[in-house]
Amino acid sequence: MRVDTLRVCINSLSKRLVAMFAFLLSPLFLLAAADVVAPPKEFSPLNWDWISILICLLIVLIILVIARAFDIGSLTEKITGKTVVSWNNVNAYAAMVFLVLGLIGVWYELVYHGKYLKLDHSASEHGSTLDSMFFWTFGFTFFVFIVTEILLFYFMYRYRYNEKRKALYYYHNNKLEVIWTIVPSIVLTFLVLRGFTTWSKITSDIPKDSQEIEVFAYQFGWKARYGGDDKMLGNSNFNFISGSNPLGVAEDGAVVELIKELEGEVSKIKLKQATAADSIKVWKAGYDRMVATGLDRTYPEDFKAVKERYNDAVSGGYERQLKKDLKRKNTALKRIGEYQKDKDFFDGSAKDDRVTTEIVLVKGKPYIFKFRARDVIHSAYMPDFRVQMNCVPGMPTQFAFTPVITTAEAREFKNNAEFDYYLFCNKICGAAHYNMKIKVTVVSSEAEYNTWLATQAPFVAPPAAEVPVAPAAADSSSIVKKGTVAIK
Ligand SMILES: [Cu+2]
Repeated sequence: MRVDTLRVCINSLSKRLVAMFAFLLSPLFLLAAADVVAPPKEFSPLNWDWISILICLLIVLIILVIARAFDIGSLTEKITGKTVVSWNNVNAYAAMVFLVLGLIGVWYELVYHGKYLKLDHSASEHGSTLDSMFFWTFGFTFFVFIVTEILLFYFMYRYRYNEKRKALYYYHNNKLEVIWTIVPSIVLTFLVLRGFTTWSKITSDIPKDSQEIEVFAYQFGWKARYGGDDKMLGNSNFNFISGSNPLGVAEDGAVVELIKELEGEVSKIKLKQATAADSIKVWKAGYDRMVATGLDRTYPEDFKAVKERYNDAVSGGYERQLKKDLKRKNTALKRIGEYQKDKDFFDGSAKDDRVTTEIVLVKGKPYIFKFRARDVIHSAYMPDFRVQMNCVPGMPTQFAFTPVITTAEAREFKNNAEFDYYLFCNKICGAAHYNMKIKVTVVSSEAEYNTWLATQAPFVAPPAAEVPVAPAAADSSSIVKKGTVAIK
């Protein structure tokens, strides 16, 4: 009895699946059809007007009526014992309708949204290889997709259940197995090998005369660093990062400055430790006074802060925090001291480095971008050059490429006098992620580049307002206060 009930349930459910499918998809197809007639400016459900909504509701109603009619049909079947609706036929035709609507949907997407797949001509040498890889991968998968979808739905239609036909028992065929193993293998090998060789060319087969540029990511911006007159980038390390040295460049003067700063903070903390008992007394007096004078009720918010500070001090939290701060500063000092002993690390090549807020490249010259990140993972993305690489704290990454179209040429080509290349962040890295970009200019001659480089001061700190400061970092107060320090 229970099995019977289950069977009836499944049976009625399968019959309703077709109606449900149509029910869910019809508004989408209707909208697609409406877009073909009058494409909206921007694809958004907010663009639906009330007529479209009414038409959708109408379609939903019609489908409900049809579903009801089918219900009546199956009731009639139960009573009379005769077949009123042949569900095998209904499903078969629904499959064909679904196939046709699906193909129309694919065509619609290609025509109206396909343009977003197409980028302007690549402005880098390797970019055209990447574009052709995208083209072939898309071409192969699109072809296979169309063929298999047509076969899938056509077979559902053609070989639907028929009382007069017996299903063929066909369990194995070596030839078929070989064909559908070897053909995809060849295609995939072709695609994967091409991708592999292209990738290794970009990341490791780097021309010897490539110029190195460091691209440094932080919340929320970019800085670039050029090796100065010696064309060599000095070393860097996150331990050296300070207000005047946002990239942590290994430069004697900057590091000595940082050590002084840290030592100053150490003595401040030590002073606080020595006078902790007095501080606690003062806080307790303040707390008692507020309670005694009734100010705790007049200014409950202020009192809350006073009480919290007092409780924290009494429970030892204040002193524990001082101890922690001291340990952190001493660790930083120790690490910096160890690096300082390494004379190869401080080889002086950082002195003439240029830290810039713009990237300038020369057309036809090979470059290698070295990426570093200060805080979280960012991703350097230059769509015009077909370049993208993650910037990971503690893990330097790189990307080699050669620009082949100057900014001026691109402006002419795009017929847009205001066009500029940009390097964006392509990893949602925090609240102001959308703001992370740095202008990239491609000039036509080395002379133009040299003129620009001459305007960039050698390793001078950027204006204080631009200095990235990690939010809520306990030890960042000194960085904020510290101004610009020029290192000679
Ligand atoms: Cu970012």
